[in-house]
Amino acid sequence: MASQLNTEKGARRMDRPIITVQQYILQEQQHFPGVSGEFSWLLSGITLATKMIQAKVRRAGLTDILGSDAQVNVQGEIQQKLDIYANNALLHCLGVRDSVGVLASEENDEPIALRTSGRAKYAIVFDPLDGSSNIDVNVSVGTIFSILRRSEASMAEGGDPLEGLLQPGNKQIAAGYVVYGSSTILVYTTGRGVHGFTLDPSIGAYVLSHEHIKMPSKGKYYSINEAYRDDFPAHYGKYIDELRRQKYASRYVGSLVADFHRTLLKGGVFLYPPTADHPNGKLRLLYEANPMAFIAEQAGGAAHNGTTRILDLQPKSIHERTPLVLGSREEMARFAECRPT
Ligand code: AHM
Ligand code: MG
Repeated sequence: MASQLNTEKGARRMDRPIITVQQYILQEQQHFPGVSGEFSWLLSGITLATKMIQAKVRRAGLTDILGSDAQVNVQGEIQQKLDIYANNALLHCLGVRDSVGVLASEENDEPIALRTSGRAKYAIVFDPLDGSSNIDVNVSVGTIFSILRRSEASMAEGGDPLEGLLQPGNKQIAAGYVVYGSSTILVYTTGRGVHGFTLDPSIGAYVLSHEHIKMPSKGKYYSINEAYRDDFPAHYGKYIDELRRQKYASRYVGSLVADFHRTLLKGGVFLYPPTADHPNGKLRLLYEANPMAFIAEQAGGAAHNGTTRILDLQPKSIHERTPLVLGSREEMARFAECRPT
């Protein structure tokens, strides 16, 4: 009987029509008058680049792509060969899209102005390979992106193409990430919920697997690099003690994409506080904190820098860092109670 039920369930699953991310975006576009296909074309640049990146990641031990490249990026971090490959893949796949005017990457000191035409409405900021220190040891890494609408002034004849790029996260028109983990999954939001698409390697397409993701209102895990605990401002220690008293368990991968993805699906809280080495936090506002904060809020969670909602922070520079605390509604409420007033 049980096996008959299983077979029926399996058959139903197979009967379900697959919906690719491209189809889903085309459907969603109907809710954004005037975007006429350009947004799906832009997103297809991201899906193509991330498929190229995942293909390299999957074969990493077999080709000469592991290890560092002996170059140092603008953050003073050693670039891995895969960092460079991932960056080039995104720059190439997005750079040929007419609707993209500006690209800014963790791996490039300065934003790249591509074109000024009025059709080049979008700027995209991204971390091409987040958690790259984990590559050599086969731990999940990922890509994070945020899509912004460019200002009218930046698209005007003779205007500064980079004008208006430093927008608060509440102006993002879309954001997402891809985790190259036990499977490859793309998660994104355009402000109409959060949706996940798993790459089906047999057809080479991202297929809808997690529609309308909602973060549980409370989880079981806290996620923080506790080795730096002595450096954290006192209220972070107090908060962790409180979570431990409540018998929370700890999970920390050291790749934001992986730690965030678990927090999104299972609930709980992720923290990267200020430390002695990184007094303003380690994570970057524009292409790490903002996209994750947008997704967290859309899924019913929250994101904070310790004093302000992440999405309300006005960035001052492209590679600016911020402390980051994000997670489920209940854990974020407890954190607010621990914060000094
Ligand atoms: P990266 O973008 O250079 O890979 O660095 C960011 C990573 C995040 O993915 C992760 O949350 C954090 O650094 C881990 O830092 P630490 O090793 O200090 O815990
Ligand atoms: Mg990163």
